[in-house]
Amino acid sequence: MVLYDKLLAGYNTQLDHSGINGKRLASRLHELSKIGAGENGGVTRIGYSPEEKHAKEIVSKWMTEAGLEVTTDGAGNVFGRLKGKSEGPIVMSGSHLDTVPSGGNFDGVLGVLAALEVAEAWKETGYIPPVSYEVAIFSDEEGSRFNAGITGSDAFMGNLSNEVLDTYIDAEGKSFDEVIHEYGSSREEFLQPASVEKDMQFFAEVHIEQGEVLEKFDRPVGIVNGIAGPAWLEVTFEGKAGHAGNTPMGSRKDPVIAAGIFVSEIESLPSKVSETAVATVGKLNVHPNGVNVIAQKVELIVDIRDINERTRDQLVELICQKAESVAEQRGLQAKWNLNTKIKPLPIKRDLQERLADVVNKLGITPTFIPSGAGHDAMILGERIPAAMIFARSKEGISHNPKEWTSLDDCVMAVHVLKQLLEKVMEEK
Ligand code: HGY
Ligand code: MN
Ligand code: MN
Repeated sequence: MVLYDKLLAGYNTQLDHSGINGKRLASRLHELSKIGAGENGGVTRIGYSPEEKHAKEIVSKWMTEAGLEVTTDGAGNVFGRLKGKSEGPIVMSGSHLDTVPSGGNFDGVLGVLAALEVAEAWKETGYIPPVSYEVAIFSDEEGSRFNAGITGSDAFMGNLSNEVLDTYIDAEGKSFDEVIHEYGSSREEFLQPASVEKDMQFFAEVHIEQGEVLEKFDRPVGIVNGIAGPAWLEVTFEGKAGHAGNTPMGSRKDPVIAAGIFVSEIESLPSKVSETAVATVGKLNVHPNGVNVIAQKVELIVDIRDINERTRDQLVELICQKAESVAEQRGLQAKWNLNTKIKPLPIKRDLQERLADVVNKLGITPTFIPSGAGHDAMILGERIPAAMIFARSKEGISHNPKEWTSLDDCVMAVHVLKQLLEKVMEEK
């Protein structure tokens, strides 16, 4: 069964009101699910890839058809502007269309389409927002292209420098300049932060929860009270390459063994700093990766997070010490580099309260949830008031083809976003 039919099966059409249209949302989720679709049902739209660009082009077309004025900045971020009554500071909502390799159909996409659905609803009901409203698509949120950062929104906020871009190399060995040139932009344009031309008062992001709290409490939407900041630590264990058959066990300096000890021993470290800290090794490369070769080196990346910056950084320190002690114990070299370090974002109390108000009025008990996942909202939120709305994830599955959010829950999240934006603009 195609995504569209799956979404509409059992959809509660009572949720279609105030201009919001579940069928339109479902058909757009379905359209985008086809871009970068793989055999196993997952989608792959790596940042700055033709697939990400294609998805942006399709949403840009929908934006234009909805009467929005579409612009793109040097980082490939896309903005659809709905003119408001006055020229005051604008409000914005959006997310990303890129995915992890073989990802799901809702991560990021729901946030972009929810923001667009609000514009469609306002158009249908003849509501003209008090200030201009922009729907945003940020590039390379997953950081899968360069294994670093939340690229598009970092560029939008002017957080990236030449020094950082010089370190960006993608999986095919392409430099940042080659990638951004192929994409149709340049380093100079990329480094022009579009946020400086926008006087913004508020940013909101709808996103799937990617966790199980809402499912546990049987609620369709939740309120994010804090966003954990990821730090990505590249670790390399350098040993001595050799012949798998002729090298006695006792005279080896095998980096695969060292990496194995390291990965198993860091599992116990997060609980030493806090209850919410986590550490994950999801990417590990063996060189030269031959079945009958004792490896020369192993490169891996540890994804380290917490909602509190101090404990997150304590955990980084513990993991670096672990790399050093394992290398010493195994008689080989270890080196490490922190290539990404994003500040956790506490969501302002008054914005959480406004969101709770909206959720209450919709007859839903407010559920406050910290986000372990990073989001574009945390980058904008460092300097612009930002809030996040979670939509329930089935079994908390995400970054996976089985990622699922019901159309009821998607549409409910759109209602919350619409009423929050109206509240923020009207209570200015
Ligand atoms: O990795 C993350 O937390 C997000 O999915 N980019
Ligand atoms: Mn996301
Ligand atoms: Mn993601």
